[in-house]
Amino acid sequence: MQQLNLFAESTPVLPITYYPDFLSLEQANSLYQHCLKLEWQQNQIRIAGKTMPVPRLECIYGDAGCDYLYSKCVFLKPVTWTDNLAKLRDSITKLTSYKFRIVIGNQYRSGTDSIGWHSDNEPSMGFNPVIASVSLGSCRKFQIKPRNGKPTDFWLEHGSLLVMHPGCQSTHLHQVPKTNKVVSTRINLTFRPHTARSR
Ligand SMILES: O=C(O)CCC(=O)C(=O)O
Repeated sequence: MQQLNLFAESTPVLPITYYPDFLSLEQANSLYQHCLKLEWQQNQIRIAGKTMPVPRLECIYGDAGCDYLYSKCVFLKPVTWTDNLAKLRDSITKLTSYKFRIVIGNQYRSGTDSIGWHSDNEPSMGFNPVIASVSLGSCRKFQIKPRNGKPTDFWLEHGSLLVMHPGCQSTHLHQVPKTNKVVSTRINLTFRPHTARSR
């Protein structure tokens, strides 16, 4: 499988690996159709004292008890894995040897849906979590930068996998910015560890 290892060979050095053809076109198309039917929610977020809709739809699937709170105000309670999501989780584990207990979905309905600069460092994922991110549907720009550095741009393709390695969330920030281009739906699935005790 084609793999772009961005630890050492390119400049700037980035703690990520990109697999552009992780899924075949057929697999990616069928997974996209499955994901459109997931339990998407419009959550609300509180920023600078104001409550507003999160600028994308979200869903969460995973092991029982692996609840997830981010930005101190958005609480996500996992729905049991679907067979397709569990299969996808297992194939990422087979490729990377990393284990995952939840997957958070983001649905970007148009170019105005986005996620701003952030790192995923919620304590519920434990120390230096690995995050494995599968992209489906429209191609959107993904930017990553050292906390005080310049961004590098990627275009995350339909069926691709991006792995953010341990330490990435402490040293780097990432975002999917808004775009004025006409883009249709993109779905992103981020597989994450969780520290909840197994039941
Ligand atoms: O949509 C993406 O590619 C990134 C999603 C993301 O940054 C997140 O869920 O924390």
